[in-house]
Amino acid sequence: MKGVVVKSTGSWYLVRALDGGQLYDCRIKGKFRVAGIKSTNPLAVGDLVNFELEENDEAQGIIDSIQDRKNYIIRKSVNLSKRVHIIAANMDQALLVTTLAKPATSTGFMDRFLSTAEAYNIPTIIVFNKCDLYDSEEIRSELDYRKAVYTAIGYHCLETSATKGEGLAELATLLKGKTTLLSGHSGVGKSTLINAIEPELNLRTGAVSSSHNKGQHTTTFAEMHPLQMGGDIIDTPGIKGFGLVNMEDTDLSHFFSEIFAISKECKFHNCKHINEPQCAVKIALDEHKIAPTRYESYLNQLNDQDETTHYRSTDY
Ligand SMILES: Nc1nc2c(ncn2[C@@H]2O[C@H](COP(=O)(O)OP(=O)(O)O)[C@@H](O)[C@H]2O)c(=O)[nH]1
Ligand SMILES: [Mg+2]
Ligand SMILES: [Zn+2]
Repeated sequence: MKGVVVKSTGSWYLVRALDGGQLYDCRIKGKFRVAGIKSTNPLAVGDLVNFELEENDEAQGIIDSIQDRKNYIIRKSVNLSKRVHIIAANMDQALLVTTLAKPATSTGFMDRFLSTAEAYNIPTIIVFNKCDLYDSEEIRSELDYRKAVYTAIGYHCLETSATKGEGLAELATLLKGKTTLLSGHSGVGKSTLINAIEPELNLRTGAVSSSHNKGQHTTTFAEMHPLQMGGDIIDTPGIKGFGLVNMEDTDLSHFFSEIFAISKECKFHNCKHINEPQCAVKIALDEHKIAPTRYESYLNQLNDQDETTHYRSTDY
């Protein structure tokens, strides 16, 4: 039988049959390795697997193989080993949920997520949630700035209020029929948004904790939830160390599309756009054709790349 891993809790995997949608508790038969990745987990949510039912228990199965992944995202493991943890596989898109209300998302965090998603070829939709709380002039102008910046470089942006119901119809159309990775800091309203679209799911939501205004962690394992209108949501534990593998081997500017486009006009083909002469990126920045926060994020990430040779913590 063919199925998709919808939850993984250590050695057991909850697998949904592609045909019929029934759920099975599965174990892995023997060991199998996926070429090219040293990961702490052999299977992740979203993986497509082949499995057989146990002879004595029709609710349980044994996974004997995994299909090639279309894409996947990883997190560095907590220790300094080179192993990574695969968070999810085979996504059509990511939904980056942010907010300008508490706990406010920084542009640095957004750009780090976006460059990573770009590197993994995961198209991303940006949501500004809790818009019912955007009551000051300062927040409204920050919202205008971010919408202008991210729309100009090709991201679909939308404002939502999960609690007041704003923007939900538009969000639902974007999610319909797709497998979407739900991402963003804890406390920004990811679970509340999904519940508002699909009340039956009844995902656990958490009040924003008063200390540090950071959300509490209410999700522990990545999990895939089906949507009645078609499509799936992959909910993840607050993504913290969402990072790139071997990013140091690659030119970071590739993952900042607007910087990459302009860099072709730099005098030096290996220009890093720091303070090289006749740098088209610096000129574009002076002419307000590249957003200052994007350039700043690029420099910060470049700096991180230089400082360490391996995995980066992206926890802000
Ligand atoms: N005012 C307001 N509060 C929201 C909104 N969305 C979520 N919240 C609140 O923010 C807190 C965290 O929400 P939750 O969905 O658990 O965030 P998650 O950690 O990203 O899944 C909860 O107290 C929600 O009620 C919104 O659009 N407006
Ligand atoms: Mg949540
Ligand atoms: Zn340059």
